[in-house]
Amino acid sequence: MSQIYAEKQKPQHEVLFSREQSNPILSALDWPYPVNSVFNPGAVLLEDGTTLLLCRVEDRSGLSHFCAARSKDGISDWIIDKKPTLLPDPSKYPEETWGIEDPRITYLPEKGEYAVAYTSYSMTGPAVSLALTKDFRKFNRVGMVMPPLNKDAALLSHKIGGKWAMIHRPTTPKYSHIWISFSPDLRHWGDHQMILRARRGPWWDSDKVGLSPPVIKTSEGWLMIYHSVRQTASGVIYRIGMALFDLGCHQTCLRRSDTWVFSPEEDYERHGDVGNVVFPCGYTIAEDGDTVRLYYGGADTCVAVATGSLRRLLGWLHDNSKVMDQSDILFKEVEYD
Ligand code: BMA
Repeated sequence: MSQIYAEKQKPQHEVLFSREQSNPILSALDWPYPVNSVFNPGAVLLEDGTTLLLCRVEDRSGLSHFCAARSKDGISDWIIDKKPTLLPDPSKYPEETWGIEDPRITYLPEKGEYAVAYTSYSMTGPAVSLALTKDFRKFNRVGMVMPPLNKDAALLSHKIGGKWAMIHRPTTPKYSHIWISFSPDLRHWGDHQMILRARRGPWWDSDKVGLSPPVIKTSEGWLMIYHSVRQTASGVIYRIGMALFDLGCHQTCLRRSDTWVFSPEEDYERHGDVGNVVFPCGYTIAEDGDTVRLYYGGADTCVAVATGSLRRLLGWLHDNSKVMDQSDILFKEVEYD
């Protein structure tokens, strides 16, 4: 690389998420049994300070299951379950015939349990399923809660107006948008509303958008970190953007980032089974209430982590987004042209 080009590589934009130097922090080589790839983990900080990643593990047949990895510092010395932690169970749940993928974890204080929303890969396409666990060893499945084609789902931690809320991403013709739905019992879902749409045209979030990790409650609103898909002549690029939703009314998008905030740059993000993909499904927030670690899959092959500050993310969003006009996001027939 020439000197001039190397210097031009220095970012001119504000870097909101700093990659860990030891990235990727987990890969197939670390696994206690033979697997193809390890990526897109859900994340949670347990009460004793341990970071638990529920990793999507693709076996050597191409189907995925989940395996838990625990670490005291959230970066190194991972203790990985010796065997799969949660396997697909197609005999009871036929929607899991082609595996389970991309877990997102939300702690539900009211139930004293973690809810894991995940993609169940049915023979008619991806659906959304839900399981509850207290310890990431025993899981109670709720079952399929959104039929195909749907994915990228996570629960909100508290009920709203007496109902559970789930953000998810139905696949619709051409463009796919983010929706929210409500349930009295975690099993039956309704009151569906679209809350963030793909922007179309040449935008970085033009073709599909989907929730990445569960939304983060902040003093300014619910912070959504979402992934975007842009189709290019040489394939798709998965990037990360942000949006802020009203604390009292989760359907109301207050702000949405003009640009992406994280994009495939490093070799382990550019090259792998599916290149040019960064795909976070989980985060942890440190005791200071500000330091956020985003755990993500790199190129559908490995697990990496990047660190940011919630305060800076919100400040940046304030300066680099437009205040949303509600007519921009409300459901309109014309969006499906
Ligand atoms: C999405 C999901 C993710 C995957 C990404 C890129 O649709 O299936 O699991 O990381 O595609 O392949």
